[in-house]
Amino acid sequence: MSASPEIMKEYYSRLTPENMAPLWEVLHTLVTREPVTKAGPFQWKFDDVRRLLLEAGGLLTADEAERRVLILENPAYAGQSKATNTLFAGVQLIMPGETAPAHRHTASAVRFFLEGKGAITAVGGEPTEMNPGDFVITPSWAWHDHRNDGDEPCFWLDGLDLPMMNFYEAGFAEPHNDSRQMLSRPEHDSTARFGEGLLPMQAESPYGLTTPIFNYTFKRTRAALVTAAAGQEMDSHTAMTLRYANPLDGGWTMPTMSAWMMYVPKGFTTQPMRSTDSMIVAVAEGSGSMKLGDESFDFVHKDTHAVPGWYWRSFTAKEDSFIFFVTDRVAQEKLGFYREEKSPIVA
Ligand code: GTQ
Ligand code: FE2
Repeated sequence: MSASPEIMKEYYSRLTPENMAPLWEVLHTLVTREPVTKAGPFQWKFDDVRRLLLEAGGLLTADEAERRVLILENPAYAGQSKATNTLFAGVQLIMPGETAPAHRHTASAVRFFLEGKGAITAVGGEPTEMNPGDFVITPSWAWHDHRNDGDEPCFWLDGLDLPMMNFYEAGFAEPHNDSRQMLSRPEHDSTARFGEGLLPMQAESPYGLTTPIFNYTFKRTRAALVTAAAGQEMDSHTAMTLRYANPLDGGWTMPTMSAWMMYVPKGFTTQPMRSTDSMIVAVAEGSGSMKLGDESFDFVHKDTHAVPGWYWRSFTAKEDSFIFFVTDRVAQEKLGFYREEKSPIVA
């Protein structure tokens, strides 16, 4: 440096009040050689979430809470309602007979159903029953309300693009006049019209950039994975993975979040890979362990994990395992900066 530290310091002190700052002091923390995150991977055991959420069930009604959800907060983002830098995760509880009142917002949501029977979500006038392992979508700006017509507590994982939405400071929301929206279509209507390898002649999604199907049931996803696995070898890095697709264009199901299910058969270990998308990873069935960066987490059915971008990940199944992912991959792809890396295959 040509000028002395004292001179530089004095110069900097005159920049601050003028709301300017020297790029050369921060260039390499701003323009990083590779992704930098302050978050680490994290696991929430379902048993813990369940216990504390049931307690909330005795403290306030779903109506009072509007949404009775325990936010899964990454310790790196304490107080910020974030599981990863871009994704919100929470577990929602609805007790028998309760309704979570109708509203809509520009944030998109996914539901990954964890436990219980009789929970129904209504989206854009159509109801769908949610069962364990089902992947259910609430498109941006679609009216939605949830209810529990069964006789057991119902739990599901919510994944929303809220941190991404709020980063852009572009979020809107409004309540519905009625606590339950009027139903205008029978259950399974959208699956009949869009999800059976058939399409209406003038096919258009009622939800713009989001898939017209909003319940991708575990029953069908699981059967597809098991059948596909019988017919071909496991991929070294992704075992048997199928992604949830929009039947209108084959693309991802939502404009901001990608989702897929990975089947890892008993005894199989995937080779490490990493990608720039951050993820919420939940276990639909089975048990095993996942290595995320330097940490190893034993998982069982219903446990949820947050994985920041660019952490190496590898999965080992102790029992046949079905692992659900929701990530910000599609947004990064559309913006042109998604990257991934696969480790060389070790026999
Ligand atoms: O179920 O509509 O976890 O709007 C966060 C925001 C759930 C919902 C959440 C929401 C919902
Ligand atoms: Fe909502």
